[in-house]
Amino acid sequence: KKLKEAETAYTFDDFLLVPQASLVEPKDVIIKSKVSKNHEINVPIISSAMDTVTESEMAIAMAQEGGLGVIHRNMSIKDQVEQVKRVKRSGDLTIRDVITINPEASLREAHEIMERENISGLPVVDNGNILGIISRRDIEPIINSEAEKKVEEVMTKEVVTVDESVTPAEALDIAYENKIERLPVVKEGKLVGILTIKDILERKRYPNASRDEKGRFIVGAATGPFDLERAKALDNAGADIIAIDSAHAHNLHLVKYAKIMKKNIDADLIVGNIATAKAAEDLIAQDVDGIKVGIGPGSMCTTRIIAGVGVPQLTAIAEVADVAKEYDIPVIADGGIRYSGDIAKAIAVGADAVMLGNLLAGTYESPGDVVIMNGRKYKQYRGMGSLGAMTGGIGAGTDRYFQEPQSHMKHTKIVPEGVEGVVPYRGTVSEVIFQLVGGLKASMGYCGAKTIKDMQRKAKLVRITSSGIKESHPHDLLITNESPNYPTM
Ligand code: RVP
Repeated sequence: KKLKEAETAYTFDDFLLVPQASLVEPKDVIIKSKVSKNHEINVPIISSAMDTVTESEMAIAMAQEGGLGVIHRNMSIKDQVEQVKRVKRSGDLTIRDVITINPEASLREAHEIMERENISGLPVVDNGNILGIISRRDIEPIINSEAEKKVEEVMTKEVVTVDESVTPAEALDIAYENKIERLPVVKEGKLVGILTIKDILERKRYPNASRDEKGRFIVGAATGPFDLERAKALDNAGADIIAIDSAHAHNLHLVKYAKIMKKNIDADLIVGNIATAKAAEDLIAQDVDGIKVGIGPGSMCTTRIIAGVGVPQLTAIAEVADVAKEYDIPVIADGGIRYSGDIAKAIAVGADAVMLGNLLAGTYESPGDVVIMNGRKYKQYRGMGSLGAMTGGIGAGTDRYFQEPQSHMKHTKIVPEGVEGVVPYRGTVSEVIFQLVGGLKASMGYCGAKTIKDMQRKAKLVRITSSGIKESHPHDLLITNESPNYPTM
């Protein structure tokens, strides 16, 4: 009876999107989408909270491209907080921890600071008030003869400052008019930071970037199901999104605790992973800001084999999205995405964004070095439930799988649900995202969908057979020139 009642569940390869009459050109498609209640990003792609995928470098690159990175948690709270801060700092137009000097200080001291910190100018500040600015150019000609002279005797006294509310364009104009490279930023007369032309121009390179209301990059960070201390610390550090990271977020202890987490942080709370409509309902009842779907689809995941548990990903996404749509809660499809076409299918059945491990683990910006095997380049990629991740770092993988959280555990006491391996080196995040976005936009053109919401509403799918899958891939030829969006490993 149980078997007769069982439903069939499907994944990406079981369906194709049907081409439809369309007036939409891929170049006009808008793929802006919500990843949580309060955060919308321009590219609906998120990098996985895994120790071979997302640290600050990846999160910065993802935000620059218009996506989002979720910093993994296989490190101390202190280290993870530092990673979050690094992302927030790097996207901030105003450098906030400005190194300043006192007017009474000597030129020698000023020079030493400039050398040590590798900077070419220091605001001269007394009691928060900016009195002048001193640069290498002022000091270097006289450093040997007049090292003990006071900074205030040599500094430039007429300083052009800008108010905190200045826009990048205004700042640029002011800097050009006055022929200066750096502008001290003041708030109610006190120095709060410094703006440099270099940073303003740099910003123009990333018009799509994911930014908060202050112009800094948006960043996510993972916490354990019951790790409130970590969640609070990440929240204080400025994380915009905190993701409770678990292999089974329909564990009812976790569900209950999610509410406590939510009450204690300002950031949006995303919870996952789940794979059923009931789980979605139970989580939404706890007032979460986003839901992550995926039990077992991950490329390095063995949960479906070791525990025999999971739901093929396309069905899981559709089931969860159907519930979440009623409450307007964003759904992230996490795991199993191999090609841009899979992203399009995930969105077609209701996902608002996708999370990628494998496809981003091979980029320059993921943690770890490139390894060369048989003349080809690879990067390491491992499951957070693999032996390596559960015994390495702080062993954070263990509570993800409801096992004892100790990094010194003997391997024999761990039941892994993931494997360790390598993936082909794929160049920079920017190159990978360009291909994925291009594929998604092409798909939306075929389906006649101008926006993500359109795609969710309009897309039609056909069920295909294994012969259909065979026909879909290149066949009956030897590939001589690999495409960047169709690696053959
Ligand atoms: P993929 O993109 O298919 O490589 O899947 C990445 C996802 O797999 C992650 O975002 C996470 O949800 C899941 N994961 C991470 N570790 C493990 C594991 O060890 N089983 N699974």
